[in-house]
Amino acid sequence: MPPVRVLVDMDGVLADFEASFLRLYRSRHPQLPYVALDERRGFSVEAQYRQLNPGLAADFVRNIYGSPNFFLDLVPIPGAVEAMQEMFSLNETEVFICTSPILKYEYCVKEKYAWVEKHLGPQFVQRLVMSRDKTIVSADLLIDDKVDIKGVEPNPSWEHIVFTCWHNRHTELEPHRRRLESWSDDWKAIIDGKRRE
Ligand code: T3P
Repeated sequence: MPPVRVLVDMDGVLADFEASFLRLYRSRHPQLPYVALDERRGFSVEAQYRQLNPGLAADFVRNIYGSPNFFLDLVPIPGAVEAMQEMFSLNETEVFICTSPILKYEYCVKEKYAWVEKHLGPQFVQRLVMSRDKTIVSADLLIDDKVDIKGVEPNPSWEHIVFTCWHNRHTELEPHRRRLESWSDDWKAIIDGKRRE
Protein backbone atom coordinates (compact mmCIF):
# COMPACT_ATOMS: atom_id res chain seq x y z
CA MET A 1 0.00 0.00 0.00
CA PRO A 2 1.31 3.52 -0.75
CA PRO A 3 2.24 5.70 2.24
CA VAL A 4 -0.26 8.16 3.65
CA ARG A 5 0.82 11.73 2.89
CA VAL A 6 -0.09 14.36 5.49
CA LEU A 7 0.19 18.14 5.15
CA VAL A 8 0.28 20.00 8.45
CA ASP A 9 -0.44 23.73 8.47
CA MET A 10 1.75 26.04 10.56
CA ASP A 11 -0.07 29.06 12.06
CA GLY A 12 -2.83 27.98 14.43
CA VAL A 13 -1.76 24.31 14.23
CA LEU A 14 1.98 24.22 15.00
CA ALA A 15 2.63 27.86 15.96
CA ASP A 16 0.41 30.06 18.12
CA PHE A 17 -0.29 33.06 15.87
CA GLU A 18 -3.33 34.27 17.80
CA ALA A 19 -1.72 34.47 21.24
CA SER A 20 1.36 36.30 19.97
CA PHE A 21 -0.73 38.70 17.94
CA LEU A 22 -2.82 39.65 20.96
CA ARG A 23 0.16 40.05 23.28
CA LEU A 24 1.96 42.35 20.84
CA TYR A 25 -1.16 44.29 19.90
CA ARG A 26 -1.94 45.04 23.54
CA SER A 27 1.59 46.08 24.33
CA ARG A 28 1.77 48.40 21.30
CA HIS A 29 -1.74 49.83 21.64
CA PRO A 30 -2.71 49.60 25.32
CA GLN A 31 -5.34 52.34 24.88
CA LEU A 32 -7.24 50.57 22.05
CA PRO A 33 -10.01 47.96 22.36
CA TYR A 34 -8.97 44.42 21.54
CA VAL A 35 -10.54 41.03 20.87
CA ALA A 36 -9.90 38.53 23.68
CA LEU A 37 -8.94 35.04 22.49
CA ASP A 38 -12.23 33.49 23.51
CA GLU A 39 -14.06 36.22 21.59
CA ARG A 40 -12.25 35.45 18.34
CA ARG A 41 -14.53 34.49 15.46
CA GLY A 42 -13.46 33.91 11.87
CA PHE A 43 -10.00 33.37 10.39
CA SER A 44 -9.04 36.98 9.69
CA VAL A 45 -7.82 38.92 12.71
CA GLU A 46 -8.02 42.12 10.72
CA ALA A 47 -11.68 41.62 9.76
CA GLN A 48 -12.73 41.19 13.38
CA TYR A 49 -10.69 44.16 14.60
CA ARG A 50 -12.34 46.30 11.92
CA GLN A 51 -15.78 45.30 13.17
CA LEU A 52 -14.81 46.18 16.71
CA ASN A 53 -13.23 49.46 15.70
CA PRO A 54 -14.12 50.63 12.16
CA GLY A 55 -11.75 53.60 12.47
CA LEU A 56 -8.79 51.33 13.08
CA ALA A 57 -5.93 51.99 10.69
CA ALA A 58 -5.32 48.87 8.59
CA ASP A 59 -1.67 49.11 9.44
CA PHE A 60 -2.26 48.75 13.18
CA VAL A 61 -3.16 45.11 12.75
CA ARG A 62 -0.99 44.26 9.74
CA ASN A 63 2.10 45.87 11.20
CA ILE A 64 2.02 43.43 14.09
CA TYR A 65 2.43 40.32 11.93
CA GLY A 66 4.54 42.20 9.40
CA SER A 67 7.15 43.05 12.04
CA PRO A 68 10.56 41.42 12.28
CA ASN A 69 10.60 38.40 14.61
CA PHE A 70 6.81 38.02 14.76
CA PHE A 71 6.80 34.65 12.98
CA LEU A 72 10.12 33.54 14.48
CA ASP A 73 8.96 34.14 18.04
CA LEU A 74 5.64 32.27 17.81
CA VAL A 75 5.27 29.78 20.63
CA PRO A 76 4.56 26.17 19.62
CA ILE A 77 0.97 24.95 20.09
CA PRO A 78 0.91 22.44 23.00
CA GLY A 79 1.84 18.93 21.85
CA ALA A 80 2.64 20.02 18.28
CA VAL A 81 6.39 19.41 18.33
CA GLU A 82 6.01 15.97 19.92
CA ALA A 83 3.24 14.98 17.51
CA MET A 84 5.29 16.03 14.48
CA GLN A 85 8.32 14.05 15.62
CA GLU A 86 6.13 11.02 16.19
CA MET A 87 4.36 11.43 12.84
CA PHE A 88 7.75 11.74 11.12
CA SER A 89 8.87 8.42 12.57
CA LEU A 90 5.72 6.48 11.63
CA ASN A 91 6.08 3.84 8.96
CA GLU A 92 4.33 4.39 5.66
CA THR A 93 3.66 8.03 6.49
CA GLU A 94 4.96 11.10 4.65
CA VAL A 95 4.60 14.33 6.58
CA PHE A 96 5.05 17.83 5.17
CA ILE A 97 4.40 21.28 6.61
CA CYS A 98 2.19 23.34 4.31
CA THR A 99 1.96 27.04 5.08
CA SER A 100 0.97 30.27 3.32
CA PRO A 101 3.23 33.29 3.69
CA ILE A 102 1.62 36.69 4.27
CA LEU A 103 1.82 39.03 1.28
CA LYS A 104 4.21 41.28 3.16
CA TYR A 105 6.66 38.41 2.91
CA GLU A 106 9.88 40.22 3.84
CA TYR A 107 10.35 38.64 7.29
CA CYS A 108 7.65 35.98 7.23
CA VAL A 109 9.16 33.60 4.67
CA LYS A 110 12.62 33.47 6.19
CA GLU A 111 11.29 33.30 9.73
CA LYS A 112 8.95 30.41 8.95
CA TYR A 113 12.01 28.42 7.79
CA ALA A 114 13.94 29.46 10.90
CA TRP A 115 11.02 28.54 13.17
CA VAL A 116 10.81 25.08 11.65
CA GLU A 117 14.53 24.49 12.05
CA LYS A 118 14.49 25.79 15.64
CA HIS A 119 11.51 23.80 16.88
CA LEU A 120 11.34 20.77 14.60
CA GLY A 121 14.87 20.39 13.28
CA PRO A 122 16.56 20.30 9.86
CA GLN A 123 14.66 17.23 8.68
CA PHE A 124 11.52 19.36 8.57
CA VAL A 125 13.21 22.24 6.74
CA GLN A 126 13.35 19.76 3.85
CA ARG A 127 9.61 19.27 4.19
CA LEU A 128 8.36 22.82 4.25
CA VAL A 129 5.97 23.71 1.43
CA MET A 130 5.03 27.38 1.10
CA SER A 131 2.10 28.16 -1.08
CA ARG A 132 -0.66 30.74 -1.05
CA ASP A 133 -2.74 28.05 -2.76
CA LYS A 134 -2.88 24.76 -0.86
CA THR A 135 -5.38 23.17 -3.26
CA ILE A 136 -2.63 22.45 -5.78
CA VAL A 137 -0.52 20.49 -3.27
CA SER A 138 -1.36 16.80 -3.38
CA ALA A 139 -1.77 14.68 -0.24
CA ASP A 140 -4.24 12.44 1.56
CA LEU A 141 -4.78 14.78 4.51
CA LEU A 142 -4.43 18.49 5.26
CA ILE A 143 -4.62 19.45 8.94
CA ASP A 144 -5.44 23.16 8.97
CA ASP A 145 -7.31 25.61 11.22
CA LYS A 146 -8.65 27.73 8.35
CA VAL A 147 -12.17 26.47 7.73
CA ASP A 148 -12.50 27.54 4.08
CA ILE A 149 -9.51 26.62 2.00
CA LYS A 150 -10.00 27.70 -1.59
CA GLY A 151 -7.78 27.82 -4.63
CA VAL A 152 -7.59 27.08 -8.32
CA GLU A 153 -8.17 23.33 -7.87
CA PRO A 154 -11.87 22.74 -7.20
CA ASN A 155 -11.28 19.14 -6.04
CA PRO A 156 -8.11 18.98 -3.95
CA SER A 157 -6.71 15.49 -3.39
CA TRP A 158 -6.63 15.87 0.41
CA GLU A 159 -9.31 15.59 3.02
CA HIS A 160 -9.22 18.74 5.11
CA ILE A 161 -9.21 18.03 8.86
CA VAL A 162 -10.12 21.23 10.70
CA PHE A 163 -7.75 21.84 13.61
CA THR A 164 -9.69 23.51 16.39
CA CYS A 165 -8.39 26.90 17.49
CA TRP A 166 -9.77 30.12 18.99
CA HIS A 167 -11.28 31.53 15.81
CA ASN A 168 -13.05 28.34 14.61
CA ARG A 169 -14.26 26.75 17.87
CA HIS A 170 -17.82 27.98 17.29
CA THR A 171 -17.94 27.36 13.55
CA GLU A 172 -20.45 24.71 12.63
CA LEU A 173 -19.07 22.34 10.03
CA GLU A 174 -21.03 20.34 7.47
CA PRO A 175 -21.74 16.86 8.89
CA HIS A 176 -19.18 15.05 6.71
CA ARG A 177 -16.30 17.26 7.85
CA ARG A 178 -13.91 16.18 10.61
CA ARG A 179 -12.00 18.03 13.29
CA LEU A 180 -8.84 17.43 15.27
CA GLU A 181 -9.62 19.15 18.58
CA SER A 182 -5.97 19.47 19.68
CA TRP A 183 -2.72 17.50 19.48
CA SER A 184 -4.02 15.35 22.37
CA ASP A 185 -6.81 14.22 20.09
CA ASP A 186 -6.33 10.95 18.16
CA TRP A 187 -4.48 12.15 15.05
CA LYS A 188 -3.00 8.68 14.56
CA ALA A 189 -6.46 7.16 14.15
CA ILE A 190 -7.17 9.68 11.36
CA ILE A 191 -3.96 8.72 9.55
CA ASP A 192 -4.58 4.99 10.07
CA GLY A 193 -8.12 5.40 8.78
CA LYS A 194 -6.68 6.72 5.50
CA ARG A 195 -4.58 3.56 5.10
CA ARG A 196 -7.75 1.52 4.99
CA GLU A 197 -9.63 3.71 2.51
P1 T3P B 1 -0.66 29.21 7.72
O1 T3P B 1 -0.92 28.85 6.29
O2 T3P B 1 0.57 28.56 8.28
O3 T3P B 1 -1.86 28.99 8.63
O4 T3P B 1 -2.06 34.11 5.80
C1 T3P B 1 -0.72 33.80 5.91
C2 T3P B 1 -0.39 33.07 7.20
O5 T3P B 1 -0.64 33.86 8.33
C3 T3P B 1 -1.20 31.80 7.34
O6 T3P B 1 -0.34 30.77 7.76
C4 T3P B 1 -2.22 32.12 8.41
C5 T3P B 1 -1.68 33.31 9.15
N1 T3P B 1 -2.71 34.33 9.41
C6 T3P B 1 -3.63 34.10 10.41
O7 T3P B 1 -3.60 33.08 11.07
N2 T3P B 1 -4.58 35.06 10.66
C7 T3P B 1 -4.66 36.22 9.95
O8 T3P B 1 -5.53 37.07 10.20
C8 T3P B 1 -3.68 36.42 8.90
C9 T3P B 1 -3.71 37.67 8.07
C10 T3P B 1 -2.74 35.46 8.68
